[in-house]
Amino acid sequence: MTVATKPSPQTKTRRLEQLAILVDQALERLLPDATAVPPIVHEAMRYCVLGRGKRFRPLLCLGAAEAVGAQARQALPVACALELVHTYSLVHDDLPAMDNADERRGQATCHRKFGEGNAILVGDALLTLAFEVLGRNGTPNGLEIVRIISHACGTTGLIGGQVLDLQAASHTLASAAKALTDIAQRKTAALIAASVVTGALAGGANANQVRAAQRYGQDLGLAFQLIDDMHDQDGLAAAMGVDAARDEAHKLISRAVKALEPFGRRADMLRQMADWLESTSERAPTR
Ligand code: GRG
Repeated sequence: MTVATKPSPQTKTRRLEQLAILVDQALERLLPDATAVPPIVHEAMRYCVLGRGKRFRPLLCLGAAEAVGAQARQALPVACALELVHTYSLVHDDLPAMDNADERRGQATCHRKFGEGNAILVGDALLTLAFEVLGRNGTPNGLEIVRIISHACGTTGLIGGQVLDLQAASHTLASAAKALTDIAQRKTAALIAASVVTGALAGGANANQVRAAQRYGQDLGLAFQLIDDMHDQDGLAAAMGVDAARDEAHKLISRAVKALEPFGRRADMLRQMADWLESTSERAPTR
């Protein structure tokens, strides 16, 4: 008789690491060769995407496909497209006209290494490639996936969030938490929620499963930004106070995990992603 044993925490972590490697390998294959003409843009695209990213959004996408009973691999092209979109947003967010950042993913930002003009074009090229990848594959619900990712990138999502962020300097502290929550919903939670929903759709989700995926992704996405701000001691953490931000992140993560109940054990990878996020909040500064 074989006795079913629960996978150990180490086995589960190893699986996430292996899936992140699978994503890296797929990205490596789909990015144009660094020597292809014009080489500078291709070298820069590879430099930005293949840098030290956590692959949080691709892993959520693969986990959501698994939650609805598909093989995680079935969502791999969608997972890669999401990472390309995310990397585009980082490259543009770092530009002198936005955050004017010097470092990203432990290395010089794209514009510092390749020049501002090239960095603008790299962002454009990554976003365009993402949609080429989505158009290439025979994933179930392909058109709906394109619609959802486009919506998350647009003025209700990333771009709208960035526009509000550019205006945010004028907010008083009292209104800051509300305004910053709106920005976080758009800049961060929209793409994270889209990662979960499109992963579920790539796995053939039904309407109830899509709704549950959306609830999980939205709450997890907002918690992600709260915790990021706790680490940087700015944004929502500065406006609400670190302790209130930690409590709020904890509540959001608990509610996100509750939304996974209809999926049963098949959503364990998504539960593990939520646990991982919660554990990062414990390492943030206390005040
Ligand atoms: C669309 C013009 C335009 C600009 C982009 C949405 C946006 C505007 C930029 C996103 C940049 C940003 C700092 C968003 C907040 C979310 C966040 C903390 C991103 C960092 O994501 P991680 O921690 O990064 O997953 P890695 O490098 O691990 O992928």
